[in-house]
Amino acid sequence: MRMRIVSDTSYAPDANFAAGANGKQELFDAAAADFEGFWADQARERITWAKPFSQTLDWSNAPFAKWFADGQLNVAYNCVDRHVEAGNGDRVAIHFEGDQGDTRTITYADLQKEVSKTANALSELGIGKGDRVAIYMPMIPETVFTMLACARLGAPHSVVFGGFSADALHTRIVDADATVVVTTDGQWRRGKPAPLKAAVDESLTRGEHPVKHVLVVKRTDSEVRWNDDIDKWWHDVVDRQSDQHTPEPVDAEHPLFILYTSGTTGKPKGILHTSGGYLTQAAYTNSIVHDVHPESDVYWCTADVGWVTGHSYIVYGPLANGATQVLYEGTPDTPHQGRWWEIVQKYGVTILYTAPTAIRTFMKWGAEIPAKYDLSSIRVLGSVGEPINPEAWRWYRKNIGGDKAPIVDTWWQTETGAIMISPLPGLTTLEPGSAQRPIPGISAEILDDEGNPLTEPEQVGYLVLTKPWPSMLRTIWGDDQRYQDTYWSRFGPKYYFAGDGAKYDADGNIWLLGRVDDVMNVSGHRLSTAEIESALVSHESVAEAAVVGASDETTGQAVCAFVILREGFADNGDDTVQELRNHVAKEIGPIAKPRQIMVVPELPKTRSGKIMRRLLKDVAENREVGDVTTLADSTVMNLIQAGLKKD
Ligand code: 6R9
Repeated sequence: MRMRIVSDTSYAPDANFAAGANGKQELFDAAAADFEGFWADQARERITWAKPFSQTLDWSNAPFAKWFADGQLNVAYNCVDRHVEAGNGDRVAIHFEGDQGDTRTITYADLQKEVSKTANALSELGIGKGDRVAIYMPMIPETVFTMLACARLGAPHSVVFGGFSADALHTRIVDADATVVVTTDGQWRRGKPAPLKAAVDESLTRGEHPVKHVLVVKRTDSEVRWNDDIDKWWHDVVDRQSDQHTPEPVDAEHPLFILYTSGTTGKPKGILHTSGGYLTQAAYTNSIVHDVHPESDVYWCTADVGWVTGHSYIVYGPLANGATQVLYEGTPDTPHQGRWWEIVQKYGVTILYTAPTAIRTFMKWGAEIPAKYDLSSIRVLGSVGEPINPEAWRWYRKNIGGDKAPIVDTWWQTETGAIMISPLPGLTTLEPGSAQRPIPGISAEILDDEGNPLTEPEQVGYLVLTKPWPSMLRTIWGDDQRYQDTYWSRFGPKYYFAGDGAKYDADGNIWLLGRVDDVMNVSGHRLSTAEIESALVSHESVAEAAVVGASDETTGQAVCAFVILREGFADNGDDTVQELRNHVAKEIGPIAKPRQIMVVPELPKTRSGKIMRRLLKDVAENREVGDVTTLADSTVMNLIQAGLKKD
């Protein structure tokens, strides 16, 4: 038997926490003993079915899965009405905190009324079962009402992030054939109103479109252009509706939503999720991974509802569980850099789920900012979106988690619908930087180029999922072939290809190494961008780092790094660069030493916080910089280039 060595950098679970934790070893045992039975139990325990299912998984037409197919349910009933019926109507569902400091408290009973009114309004606008609704809105309660109203009617929604352009919106409206668009006059951005409906207007001038009505919430009281034929004010249509509405049960496999995500090539992929399996896994993971106890916790997921994290972990998972949560409209530094911590203190937030990019920003701003607030209510921290480097992990635990809160580093994708690989708080000995193990009911492997499962630690391969799971995407909207080609062909039809590089450590923990397209090949060595970035950030002077592989005549690819220095560290030109190169050599090995390191003021990021390495690659390879339209701030590339020219 191999002795398991727990390094002094890992964190054993706290016994008190473990005693009350939802994530238990028994779940692993049950899933291993009877995979389908395990998921059937989860679906029966966590979901209220209008018609019980008798069949768990139908994989006969793989990779097109059916879960709980002969069952019927209504997703909105599960997220709202049943909590009211159970006597919890007075429990707060949403503590809304507006950008302007305005607040709104919405109980489950309020939510039931608001969602019912919205559903009645959408039916008046001609929306029925199966019709698609596009939602282009900021982080306000009406966005949640609309999503749930769609679910109530069996009308799949397509939420388009409010930061996307009119062109992006047009493509998505047309692809999903959405007949109604719900939007707002404007959205608050760093204390100022920014137009939103204008982009809808513009998108409808981009060519043929299926839109019959645009329903507009007044949020910023901005001037809008008005077309009497299709535009309707929310307050004119929704406010006068009855607050009674009977939810309609749909088949478990009825489409719940389409969510677009970018592919490596071609047009965005409309990822299709359905009802019963999706809701089961969203509720299950929110319970065992975030450890939500609905009677006592105040949960806050800082994602935008325009991303899958907002769908599964603001709307469907927590509301299915009857949780109380914070919904925040604004940015972390408006009106000041302590805004998030002020919110945690105000509501007594117990569970905080955010992204590494936010954590690194807070590190950059300094630990003295969160230190000014009482964060003692926090008992679980979560991370999602990219690998979290161990320094950021430790900073997060120490400065936000009171040096004791377990951190769950959750790996999953728009396509997987819910968390797949993550530690369970109270059960897992935590290893900073690693998402660790598939959760109970999920099976993953790492394959080499030829599709053989890796068995040795530290070898780099491709992450695959080896069994279907309830919240898996069912297809790409309107493109079954692309679904098969993208996810089920790289290693044959038995493996779901996630597109992420990964390795095991000696303890069998899984380390995610970034998208496969982010894995570089330098002189025949496979190097992960994430690993080198992590090494750079472990240097005391570096706040953030992005690494790309630039083509190189001799080595195939060469490592090029872009770094942001921490407050208080000056850029000493060559000395800084040399020191950082040596640091990487020391941390990973000389092969990983960047050929070039450029000190920059900002990094180009998408609106979901992912670094756009493609653009940095253009800089590293001395090319004209490509399309910047999906950047959160499209001027960042100018800043970077201006800085480099000056040097
Ligand atoms: C939920 C979400 C999916 C991609 C995924 C991977 C990266 C997400 C991660 C992580 C390492 C984690 N990713 N969580 N990488 N550790 N904990 O982010 O969905 O926007 O579709 O992105 O994000 O590369 O393949 P999505």
